[in-house]
Amino acid sequence: MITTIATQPIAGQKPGTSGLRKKTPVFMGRHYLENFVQAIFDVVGARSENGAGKTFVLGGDGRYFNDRAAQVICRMAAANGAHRVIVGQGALLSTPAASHLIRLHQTDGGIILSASHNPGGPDEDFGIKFNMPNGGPAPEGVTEAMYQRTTEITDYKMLEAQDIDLSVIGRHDLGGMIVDVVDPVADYADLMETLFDFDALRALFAGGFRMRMDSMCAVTGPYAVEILENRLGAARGTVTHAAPLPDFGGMHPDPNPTWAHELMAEMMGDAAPDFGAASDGDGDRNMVVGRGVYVSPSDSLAVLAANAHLAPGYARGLAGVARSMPTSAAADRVADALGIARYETPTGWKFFGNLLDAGKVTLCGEESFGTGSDHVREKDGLWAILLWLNILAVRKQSVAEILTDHWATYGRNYYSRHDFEAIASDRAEALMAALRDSLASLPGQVVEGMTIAAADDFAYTDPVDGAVSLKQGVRILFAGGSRIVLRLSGTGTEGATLRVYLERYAPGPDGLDLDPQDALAPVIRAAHALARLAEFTGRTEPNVVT
Ligand code: VG1
Ligand code: CO
Repeated sequence: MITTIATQPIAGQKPGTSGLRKKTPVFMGRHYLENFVQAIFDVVGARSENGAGKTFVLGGDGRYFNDRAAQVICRMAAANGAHRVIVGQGALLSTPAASHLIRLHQTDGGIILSASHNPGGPDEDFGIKFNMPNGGPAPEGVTEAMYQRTTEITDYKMLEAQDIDLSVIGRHDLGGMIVDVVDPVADYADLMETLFDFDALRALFAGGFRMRMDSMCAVTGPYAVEILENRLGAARGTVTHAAPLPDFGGMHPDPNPTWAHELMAEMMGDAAPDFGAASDGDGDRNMVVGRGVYVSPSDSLAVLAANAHLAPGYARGLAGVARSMPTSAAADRVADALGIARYETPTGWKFFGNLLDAGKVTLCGEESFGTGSDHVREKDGLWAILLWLNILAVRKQSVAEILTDHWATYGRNYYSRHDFEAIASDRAEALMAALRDSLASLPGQVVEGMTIAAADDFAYTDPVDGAVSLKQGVRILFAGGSRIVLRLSGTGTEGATLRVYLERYAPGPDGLDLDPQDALAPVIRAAHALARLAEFTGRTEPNVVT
């Protein structure tokens, strides 16, 4: 039986950079999840115009409440008239695997349950995002419509039914709607086999190459074990923290040197393997580490762009490269050398979708450890790790050698991001407002011996559909290529997080092997002075440095 349940709007159900993210108890509150799911169905429709039920993909990163939320969403999909839901076994799907399934089965979209890198658990974070029929995150116009809907909702539809057994692969009936429980890994692993030279990778591991993959108790464990250990023959135990846990085993599945410190310690130690990698909660981001050398995500994108043609899936070359605005310009130098198009988008993967759909770019990346290509419409952690492995297998060099060679060719964009987390929201807003007010007066000023060439608040016009996104972050550009970017995070759930992005270009041949924090010291001091960081936030040091 389908019931219509009376409800009322709940304030603040506004999706951020990557869907709606809140504390888990908030999501578990009365009507909270249901209101938002109904808003999704009201906006995208569970039936098409001719009345036929639609098909959706559903899965999540396995965090606490993932399983319960999946049951609720199945019942609501059935009540709203959907034809079929394709769910990963155990309600698990990595974000890139969900994107792939949407495309593979040409569904009408998908719902992904994740708060990505935010910790999981009863008192931590939960999240939900909708992906479009192209497999990519809903664009701003759609998420805004969903938000609008949450402000006026008066009821939602629910099928009264028992839970379905999502632990068993196969077809189930839910009030007339089909629920197909599928292997979350197999199709994704098959896709990877079409892009990379698995024979060469098997030979690499058979030849004694050793790697460590830290899945941080989040969703990539089963994917990494199947691909790296089962299909490619990496030693058993190559993947650590491989079982997805509801609280991620207390880990903070953000693949950066701060949170993946276990991996970093191993890679910087005497017994370091050849290659190390980590991924985030929902599997769309990656950190890559060589023996004794950390690869900054901006450099990773540039190295992948310069070498992608070495993997079979990209042998024909790249159409173009896109990076988010705060990401360093290292990839631009590669694009220019290759004579291919390059694009600069606001933060968040949703801005890459149109460029990928239009065939304007093949690779995309963000400084926040996200890289991906046109094989799906999300960033993809394991994909990036496999592309690195494919490049290592062909070039037969170490990660350190490849980086050194890259900088010698293109120069080095020293880069770092300093995060100031859990600042009082009003102080963070005040800091940004003061900075925005000062923009017009900045050009020509000399700070730390560097002349400010330009300053603006980044605005983006989508080259495909013309959509305009304003206020995407303050940029301060210095003569000579150094740069400071400041923006507030759109994924946090506690106070505000101020992200300060710092960049300095060294053309070489000298000065390519400095410690990034040393190389950036004047830029860092300039950022603190220009944003009056201590005055507004009371902080003089960031709490996460990547
Ligand atoms: C952060 C990153 C951004 C990324 C987003 C979602 O957003 O900076 O580059 O796309 O997380 O990633 P923000 O607004 O907090 O800076 V995911 O994988 O962790 O959902
Ligand atoms: Co993620």
